[in-house]
Amino acid sequence: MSRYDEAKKIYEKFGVNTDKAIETLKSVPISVHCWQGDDVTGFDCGESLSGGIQATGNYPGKAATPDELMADIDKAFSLIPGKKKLNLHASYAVFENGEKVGRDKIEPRHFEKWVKFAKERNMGLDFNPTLFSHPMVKDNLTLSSPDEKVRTYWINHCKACLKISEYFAEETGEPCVMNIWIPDGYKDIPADRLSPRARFKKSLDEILSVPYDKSKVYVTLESKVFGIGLEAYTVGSAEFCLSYSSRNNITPLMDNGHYHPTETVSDKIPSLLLFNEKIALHITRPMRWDSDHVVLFDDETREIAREIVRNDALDRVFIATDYFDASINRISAWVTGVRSVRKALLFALLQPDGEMKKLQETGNMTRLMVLREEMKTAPFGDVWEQYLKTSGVPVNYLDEIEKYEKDVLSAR
Ligand code: RNT
Ligand code: ZN
Repeated sequence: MSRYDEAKKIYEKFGVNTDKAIETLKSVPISVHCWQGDDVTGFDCGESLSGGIQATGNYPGKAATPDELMADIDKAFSLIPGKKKLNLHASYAVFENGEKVGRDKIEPRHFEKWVKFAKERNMGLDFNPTLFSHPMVKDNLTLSSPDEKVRTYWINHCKACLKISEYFAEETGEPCVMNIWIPDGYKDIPADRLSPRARFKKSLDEILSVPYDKSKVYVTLESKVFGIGLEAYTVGSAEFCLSYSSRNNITPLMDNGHYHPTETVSDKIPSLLLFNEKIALHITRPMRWDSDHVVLFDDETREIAREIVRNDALDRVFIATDYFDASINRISAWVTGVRSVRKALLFALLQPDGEMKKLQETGNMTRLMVLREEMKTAPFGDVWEQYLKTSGVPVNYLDEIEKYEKDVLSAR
C-alpha cells in the first residue's frame, strides 16, 4: 500500500475524505502578487520604495524589466500548484516606444502585455492602484492630502485603475479585484485626526462615483495600523476602512501584518463573514512589525485557512499573498510563500470540523483539545505530496530554482 493510501485510511478514521480535500483544493484560486519578483519596484517611474513599506536585502538576480519579471513569474508559477491569478500594481505599466504618461493618465493599453501574458496562461488578473513610490505623494499623503492638486491626481489615478480593472475582467473572463491601499499618515502626533480621514472619505466617494460593472470588478479597501516613518497616525485605519466598506458596499481587505501584534486576522474572519458577501485577504508574515516575511506553514496561516474552510467560505474570500523578501532567492520566496498558503488550506480541509464543532457545542473542551493535537501529527505530509503529484508540480522545487539561478538570474 502506498503512503498516500495509508494516510487516506488514517484520515478516514476521523471521518475525513482526503481525495475530496485534494479535489476541492485544486479549484481554489490564490492571487499571487507580482511584486515579490522585484522588491516592489515596478517599471513606471524609478522612484525608490516609499509609503512606510520596506523590502530589505539585496540578493542578486532581481527582475528589472517586464520580460524578466514575466520569465520569473513563469518559473515560479510552474512550481506552484493549483489555480492562480496574477496580482498587478499600477506601477507595473509597460510603456513602449519612449512613451511615458503619469499615473493619473494610465490606460488599458499600458497593460496589454500583461493581459496577453495572462490570457496565454489562462489566468485572471487582479489590480492595485499604486499610491506610493512617486513624486506626487506629498508629505506622505495622497487621497487625504490637504493639497487639492495632490488629491485630484490620485483620485484620477484610482479612476484610471477602475477602467483598467474592468478591461482585465473583460479580457480574461474572470472578475478583477481592485484593492485600494493608501500609505497616508503622520510620523508624529497629529493635531487633527479627523480632517485627513474626512478628505480620504470624500476622495473615495469621488472615485466610486464613476460607474463600473460590479459583477466584474470588486473594489476592496485595505486598512493598516502604522508604517515605517508613519508611526503615530494612519488615515486608513481599521475602523475607517471597515466602516467605509460596509457603508458603501465595497469589500473589506485584511492584511495580517496590519494589526497590533496580539490581534489575529483568523479571529476577525468570521465576524466579517457575517456582515459581508465577500471579504478579501492579504496573507503575509509579520515579524515584530509589518515586515512582509515570506509566508510559512505556521499557526496563524493555518488558523486563517481553517476559518475560511470550516465556515464554508472558500468562494467568499479573495485570497491573495503580499510579502517581499529581497534577502533570499526571490523565486524560491514566491514558491515557498504561496505553497504555504495552499498547504494551510489543505490542512484545514483535512480537519474533522463537524466533530470538533460538536465537541465545542457540548462543552467537551477536554476532548476538543486532545483531538486538535492529534490532528497535528496525522500523516499530513503524505496527503500534501499526493496533492502536488496530482497537480503536476514536483515535490522538491529548489533544485530547479537553483538551476534557474545559475542559468538565468546570475547572468543579469
Ligand atoms: C502595505 C500593504 C499593501 C502593499 C502592496 C504592495 O502595507 O500591505 O498591500 O504591501 O500594495
Ligand atoms: Zn497588503
